[in-house]
Amino acid sequence: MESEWVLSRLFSGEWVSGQEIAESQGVSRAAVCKQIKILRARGYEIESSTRKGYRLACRPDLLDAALIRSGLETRAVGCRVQCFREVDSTNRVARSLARDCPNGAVFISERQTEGRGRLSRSWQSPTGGVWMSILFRPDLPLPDAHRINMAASVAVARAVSKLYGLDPRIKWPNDILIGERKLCGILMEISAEVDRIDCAVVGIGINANVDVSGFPLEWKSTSLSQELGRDVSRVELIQKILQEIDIIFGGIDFKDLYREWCDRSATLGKMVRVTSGGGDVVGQAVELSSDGALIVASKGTSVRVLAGDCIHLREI
Ligand code: BT5
Repeated sequence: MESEWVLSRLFSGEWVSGQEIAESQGVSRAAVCKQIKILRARGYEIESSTRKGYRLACRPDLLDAALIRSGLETRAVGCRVQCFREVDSTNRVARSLARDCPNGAVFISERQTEGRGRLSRSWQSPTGGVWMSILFRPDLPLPDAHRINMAASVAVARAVSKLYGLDPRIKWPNDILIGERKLCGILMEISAEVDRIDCAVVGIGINANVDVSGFPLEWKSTSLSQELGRDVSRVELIQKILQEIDIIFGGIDFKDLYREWCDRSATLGKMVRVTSGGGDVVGQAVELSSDGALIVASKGTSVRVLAGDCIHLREI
């Protein structure tokens, strides 16, 4: 991506001379000029002045790999970013390209025509949202796969809280709520060999600048633009999430991650109805165990649910 370096020089919004950009990269001024043309064709508003050089007029909220990668200080996550205008599902794209992609590769689309939720449910993905999938090749045994889910949900919650001062909470297993409204859903798909994870695709869907008023009321959905009363920079949000995931995978102790996942829980303490392969359980969510299971106190016994759907009934 050759225009990446030009964009990174312009990112501050200050004037930068064509000569300076050319010299910093060891290329000709004509080469810089060509990259500026390419960036303008991609929608960047770049001013030019014979005396002062070039200046990025505003930071557009385009989902552009160059823009996302510029200034991204991560070790592995986001080492490769691919952006699309429209795909069926970024999870499907990530899985189909997985063989040739490194750990940490990211796939993002402006919209999805067949966004997927868990259990083959569909996920509405209009323009304005963040629909992205990250490919991981973690060195983890299969029973620890839930740690990847925990890392993703904690990273999204941290990013939303740090950037916007909101109080995002994790509804078991890994929806992100604002109040009781769903802001984000996470879908992890895994391929494994014997008992080790070969690759995991973590799909993150966030209603960023999405008008959710057309979604069915029973979904109880919200968006960042609805919560804040303004649009947000999706590029900034994506960068923050990638950075937080990178920090978590870069060496955070699992006990700390697990503790944060519990601390940020929206479910603990609530009366819940949990539906799983074993049927429905109604009771109080009393514990989250380190293997990702929800423990529900129901009719005098403790029921452990490792995977399922959860509805919050009311506070205790
Ligand atoms: C999820 O499933 O919450 C996981 C959603 C993951 C979406 C991402 S986007 C990038 C990547 N590519 C994909 O194709 N998928 C991932 P689940 O817990 O099953 O919730 C699905 C349910 O949420 C639906 O049945 C609706 O009730 C509701 N829903 C659908 N679209 C929604 C939206 N945009 N916002 C809030 N709720 C929604």
